[in-house]
Amino acid sequence: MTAINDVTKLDIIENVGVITLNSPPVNALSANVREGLDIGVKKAIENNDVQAIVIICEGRTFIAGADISEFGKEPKGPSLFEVQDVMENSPKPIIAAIHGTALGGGLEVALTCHYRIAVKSAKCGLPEVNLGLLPGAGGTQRLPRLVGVEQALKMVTSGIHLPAEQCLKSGLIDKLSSDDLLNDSVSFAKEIISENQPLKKVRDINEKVEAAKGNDELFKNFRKSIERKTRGFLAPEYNIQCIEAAVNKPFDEGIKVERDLFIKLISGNQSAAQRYFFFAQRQVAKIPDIPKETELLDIKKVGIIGAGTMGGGIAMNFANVGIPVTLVERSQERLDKGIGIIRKNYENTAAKGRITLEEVEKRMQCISGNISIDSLSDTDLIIEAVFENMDLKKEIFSKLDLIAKDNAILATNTSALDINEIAETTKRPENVIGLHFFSPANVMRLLEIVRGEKTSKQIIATSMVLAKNIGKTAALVGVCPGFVGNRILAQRQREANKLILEGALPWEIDDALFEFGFPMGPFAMSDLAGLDIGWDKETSRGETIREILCENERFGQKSGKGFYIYDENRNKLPDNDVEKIIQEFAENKQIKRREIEKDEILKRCLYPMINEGFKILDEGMAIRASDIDIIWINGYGWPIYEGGPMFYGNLIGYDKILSWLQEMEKEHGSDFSPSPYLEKVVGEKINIFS
Ligand code: 3H9
Repeated sequence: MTAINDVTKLDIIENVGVITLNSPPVNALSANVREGLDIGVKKAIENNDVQAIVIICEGRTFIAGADISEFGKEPKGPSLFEVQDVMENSPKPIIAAIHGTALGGGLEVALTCHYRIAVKSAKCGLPEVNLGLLPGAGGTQRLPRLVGVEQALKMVTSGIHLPAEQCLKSGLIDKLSSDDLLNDSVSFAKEIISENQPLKKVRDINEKVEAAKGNDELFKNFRKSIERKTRGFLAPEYNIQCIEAAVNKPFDEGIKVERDLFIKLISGNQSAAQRYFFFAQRQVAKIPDIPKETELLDIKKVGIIGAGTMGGGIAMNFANVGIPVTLVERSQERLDKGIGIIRKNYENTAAKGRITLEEVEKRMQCISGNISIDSLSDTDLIIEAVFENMDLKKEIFSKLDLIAKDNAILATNTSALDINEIAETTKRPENVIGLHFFSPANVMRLLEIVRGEKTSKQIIATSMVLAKNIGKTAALVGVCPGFVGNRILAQRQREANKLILEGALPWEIDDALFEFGFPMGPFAMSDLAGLDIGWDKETSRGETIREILCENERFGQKSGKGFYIYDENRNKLPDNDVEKIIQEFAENKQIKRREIEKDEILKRCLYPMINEGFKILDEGMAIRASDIDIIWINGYGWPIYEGGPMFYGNLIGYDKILSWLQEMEKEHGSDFSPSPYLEKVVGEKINIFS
């Protein structure tokens, strides 16, 4: 055995040189790994005892890509292209032996090998698009040469990880290994030598790309098929242009196109935001004062109080992963209705082909119902999901205190109420926590985990891990009105409501935010949710536009009109009647209306959100700025390529935002008072992301 460097070794097994990389956690292509590969391959080529070379990795995975944390830093060591050049031009066949995931630059390394073998559980993909990038080490030119243009388009624009068996079918790998990858790859190498098989350079395989030459329709149709999903993102389109180049240009020219577009993407803000998101998404799971080794509670059974929309949606999350759930309702009728809706939801999913009918039954078997809270006495986690009424919640928690197991987690799904107050109704406030699911709870990825003053570390740690197990991204937040997400949302809503009185129309505001990248603006969102939520006919006095709309039976989409009017396909259209209602209301309030530009709409809606983010950080209600961004991206549709409110604010310049707030405060008062922490960050040039 020869140690090449601290992450690489070279063994000679019979006449095969085996280069092993070991750079935890994911063997990313850091300068060290590139250097190891470079020297390892050169040494193996020089060695007369070696007739073929295997590249294999230790640890959980094959190379998972370029080292993202090196992007934007001074380059060190050999470039990936130099290493790939040595590999592809090796006079001895090189075989990539893949386990775990071969992703991004990792798959690109494998694509410069002459052969690829993988274990059945392995997956391959080019997920650069998710980082706002494209495969920049020949991936866009080599992949379609093996798997064909359509498959390559799908892979580079979605970033999917293709399972090994499909990789074999599509030609991406040459052979499947049993579980003994090292042995199998050495045998494969010996077979290649003994059969004198050719040095297959992927760059020279042209049939599949030539088959698509002149087929402009293929690209046109593909662009159309992903148009909605990729709105606003640059990377998918640039990836497509690279595949077009692979079809229409010789390999070396295609590589130039790939290089130019890669540089454009990597130096732009979108990729910076998406790379930031990648790390933020992993950071959010780390709680500084809770040790990793905290002993977790075993959650084998879950109880949910309330089988309405929220309770039912929450139950589905557990049933989806095989955890039994008991739903508790006040009457059998409500219970049957709630469970019936869950079944319908699953059946709809099955009708779309996303799950099988057997899977529907399997999941339904995990769900049972009861009309007595006592039935939850042996559950490990109980989530209260009744409507927002403090007295009712207190009553439920004091009952739970009497019947729940000693170490059961007692959770509330409240989106607004004081969790400390709820916890105090029990003799075990350390077991009480907020699990704030977002609607629809079976679909939305975000879970705000709300830490009460007395919530124990074990309960928090267990909730964080449980969230991951049910496919949620959890962010730990503190107790304050609206927690983090809704507290920031309230700022945008308030300004949007003011703007329509000052002269902007609801659709102008919605359009500005839609163009910014949100899936919909605040007024379209209100119409979707229903304007009558929380509205009471008896007490309504026409004091807000919303009240007036409800008084006119404009409840939103469900009644065919709200801020908008809806056609039979639920397409929204601006409505003159709404314009009149707003104008009259503003006139009565003596508000002078004026033209409001898109730029002002965006500032008015977004800057107060960023200011609120600073207040939240100052009060310690979020652990870090990037957690706020994670909440807004996963729970409220903030476009990933704009990085979340805190990242976006940094791009604009916190100093500019502060000056704007100060000006606005002078003219319009305390809605715009800057957070003292924002002033400090600007004054002392503090980096809130370090
Ligand atoms: C690229 O390749 C560009 C090339 O085309 C062109 C070059 C010229 N770099 O996700 P996990 C860290 S772009 C640095 O929790 P899992 C991660 O931050 C790259 N660090 O594990 C975490 O750190 P920590 C294309 C990385 O088992 C730890 O590893 N490749 C990288 O759930 C564990 O990660 C990708 O986009 C990286 N490339 O999932 C693949 N990857 O423990 C990105 C991970 O301190 N990676 N880390 O929080 C993944 O998708 C997942 O990490 C993977 C493992 C599926 C591999």
